[in-house]
Amino acid sequence: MNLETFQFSKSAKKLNSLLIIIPMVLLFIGVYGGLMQTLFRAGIIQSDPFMGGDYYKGLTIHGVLNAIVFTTFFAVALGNALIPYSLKMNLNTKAAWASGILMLVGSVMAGVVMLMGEATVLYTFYPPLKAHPLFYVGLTLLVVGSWVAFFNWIPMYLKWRRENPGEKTPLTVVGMFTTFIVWLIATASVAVEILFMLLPWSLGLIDEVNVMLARTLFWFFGHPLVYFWLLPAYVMYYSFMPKLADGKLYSDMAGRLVFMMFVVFSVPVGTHHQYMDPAIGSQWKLIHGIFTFAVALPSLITAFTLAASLEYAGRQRGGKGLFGWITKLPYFDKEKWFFSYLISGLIIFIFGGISGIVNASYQMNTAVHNTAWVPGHFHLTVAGPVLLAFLGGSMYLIHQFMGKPVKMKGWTLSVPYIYTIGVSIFSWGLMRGGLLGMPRRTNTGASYANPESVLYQPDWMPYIDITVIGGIIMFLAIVIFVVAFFATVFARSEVTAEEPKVTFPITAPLHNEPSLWLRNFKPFIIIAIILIVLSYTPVIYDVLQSTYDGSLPYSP
Ligand code: HAS
Ligand code: CU
Repeated sequence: MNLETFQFSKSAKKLNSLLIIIPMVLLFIGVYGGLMQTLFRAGIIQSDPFMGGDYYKGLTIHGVLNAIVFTTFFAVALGNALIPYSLKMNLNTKAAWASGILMLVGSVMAGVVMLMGEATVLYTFYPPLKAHPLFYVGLTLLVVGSWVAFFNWIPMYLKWRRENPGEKTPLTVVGMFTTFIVWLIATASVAVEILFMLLPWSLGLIDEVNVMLARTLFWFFGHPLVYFWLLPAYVMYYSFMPKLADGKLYSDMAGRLVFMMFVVFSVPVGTHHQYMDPAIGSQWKLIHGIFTFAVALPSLITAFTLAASLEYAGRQRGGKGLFGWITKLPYFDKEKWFFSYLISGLIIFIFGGISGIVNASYQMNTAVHNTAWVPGHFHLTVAGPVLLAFLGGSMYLIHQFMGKPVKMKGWTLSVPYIYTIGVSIFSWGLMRGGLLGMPRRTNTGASYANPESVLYQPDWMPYIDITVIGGIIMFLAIVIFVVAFFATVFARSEVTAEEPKVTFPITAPLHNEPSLWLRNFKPFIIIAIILIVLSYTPVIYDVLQSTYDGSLPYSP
């Protein structure tokens, strides 16, 4: 492959390496928490043998470290890598370090209070569950740190625009900016929830919080959060995957359109997490439901665009006939180990997407809400395509920024396939159990899976056991990954006469449409704001007006 290169400063390389290595340790603690969940739920353990504490403490650590901390660090690291690389401009390392330090201090703070059992509130931190103030402060610092990273890229981009009038912004930059525009809008709401409600309440400055308002503000953030996870994976799918398969991106315009559609539709949909909540009128919930179908469209466009790109690649590699190209892709090429992370994730996402559409369908949601179906769905999304793309991306970034050769390539290549087998078994068990009414976020092991208990549910047992099998396979895949990752981190550097340059497998487009109307974020941000105001004003009004005001005085 003929690849462009760019020289990052030593300081930028060091920072980006740390932004990958530190969360990898936290991810592993979180993944361990995940394994414990399956054992708790099956009644195999009653308390965590290493970290102590119960199911809910483990679940909080699992959710926060994996879904919030690891993902945020990775998204920032990817932006810090791809934006300077694509614009061929240097990063302001001072601001980048400040952002990294804020994120690190915040994450450690939240991590410590969770480990101490002082913040057992799950990653949604719904009141009346109350955490130690440092948990909220820690999360705030993590978010503020990620904002600083984003604000650091904006002047670079504006300068590039001035110096390159009329040129198309590289697709990687469009994708990373979309990620962080969605993130900025989303986090504004959780900042209000934390700073004006949860933190003062946890500090004892106010006695009551309106739980419905807190939940609504959370989901204003919580849905776009899932696209903050997905979009960096999409950046890697669109930019890296076709090139890794010796192909081209079928349509550059499709990529740009997809990102702009995420800007527009990611936020005004959050109430699809609250279909079953009181206080909000069902007509407003339906509007959020309709927008949810709109936000599934860019993923459907992605499915077709990436399939067309892969078909082109497969045919370039000698694939014949209608489906022959599928067999020609480099699934088991050790030198292209990164491809295996991206393709496995895509295949998993077919099922993640289908289950998402089920959730979004208002009536069907009544059957699956708060059942194990929902974690089944999100392990096929955030813990499937997103996790695998981020793991592959972490390995690639560390290999580039530390100048180390990737170690244990055969094992590295096998990780996504082992994981895919594990997560398919695991999610199938959860979803099947969920359809039989098995609840989520419930320590089934202590009651429903315990034959001594009056709540014992024998028809859930086979599915609970299936999740244990799937969970163990997933855990093993991650153990292999972490070993290979640290073997790479501690490997001897590749000896070169000069400081090694950084490179990424950026794909060229097959059809490079001019797509002038997709070149400016502004109109799309304006439409997004209009849709948010239209969809959320009645929801917030209902929440504030409702006779069920949701206020719960909290008594410990
Ligand atoms: Fe979701 C709940 C609806 C996508 C994550 N979701 C959750 C929760 C999480 C989550 C974490 O409407 C639980 C929150 C909690 O704790 O309560 N979700 C959707 C919909 C989509 C969707 C409509 N979710 C995601 C993504 C996530 C994520 C992405 C993380 C990254 N979700 C819901 C709803 C709920 C929900 C309700 C609330 C449930 C409840 O009752 O609590 C859509 O965006 C999905 C669109 C996706 C597609 C798939 C496209 C397929 C592709 C693959 C193509 C494959 C190829 C391979 C090309 C339409 C792109 C070819 C293969 C070869 C070999 C060549
Ligand atoms: Cu959602």
